[in-house]
Amino acid sequence: DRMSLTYEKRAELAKNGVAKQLFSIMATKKTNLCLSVDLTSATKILDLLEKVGEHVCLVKTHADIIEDYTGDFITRIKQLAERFNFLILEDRKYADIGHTVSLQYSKGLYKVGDWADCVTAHSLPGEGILKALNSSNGVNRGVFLLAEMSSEGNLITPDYKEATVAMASKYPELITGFVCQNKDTFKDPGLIQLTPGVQLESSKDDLGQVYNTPEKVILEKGGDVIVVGRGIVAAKSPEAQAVIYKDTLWKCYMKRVSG
Ligand code: S5P
Repeated sequence: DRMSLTYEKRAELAKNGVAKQLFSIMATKKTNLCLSVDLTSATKILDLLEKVGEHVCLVKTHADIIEDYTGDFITRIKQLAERFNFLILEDRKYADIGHTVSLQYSKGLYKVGDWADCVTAHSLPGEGILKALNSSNGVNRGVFLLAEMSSEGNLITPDYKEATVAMASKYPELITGFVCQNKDTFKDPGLIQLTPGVQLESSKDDLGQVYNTPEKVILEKGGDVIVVGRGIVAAKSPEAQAVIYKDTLWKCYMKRVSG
């Protein structure tokens, strides 16, 4: 099963180009840490990535929370991605009809399709959303579908989750993986389990977020790429904290594939 396979091996099994790249980056840089740069200042995001870029495989953005967003921000974050060898995931969680999503993806202020290696999307509207995101004109692009959420009281049911995985199986070249919480959600070792809701110092926030430990998320729940936001960005020394998360998460992965 996928729990015991190495990222190198899984890179060979991936059908989506971004999944292949991300597995390879993790194996090369020895990090499965995805930093969620949930800051509202472009300058602060770029400063932070200068310091922690070498420790992460993936940077997750919410472009629509950035108050000084410009095309220059994109130029510079892409330069950092190149320099430090990480990919960029725009966590837009698309959730509309295909036509609207194709406009949201390619137009407007953000033009996400121009720069994000991959994006997140909800399966709720049906397959049209995947058709909309599938028109990448030959560039290497991917989608993480939301199959589960970390927040308490979320309305996703077991049936919804299964239908989401079934929908994804029709678009093997587009799907990078799932945002989910449990290893039983899907089987294909070529897909990536992206798991948020990890913090070392806290078990929840005031708005419904639920946190687990790296050990639990990787060894029990099957997380492949682990999303950390406030655990790093709100720390006194984000750089030192990023190293701690990276080392802890990588140790858990090594333990998983060796035993
Ligand atoms: O189920 C989810 C899915 C996502 S993508 N739960 C989440 O928390 N996220 C995102 O992960 C969320 O939007 C936020 O950007 C990040 C978690 O941040 P943290 O500060 O709680 O670690």
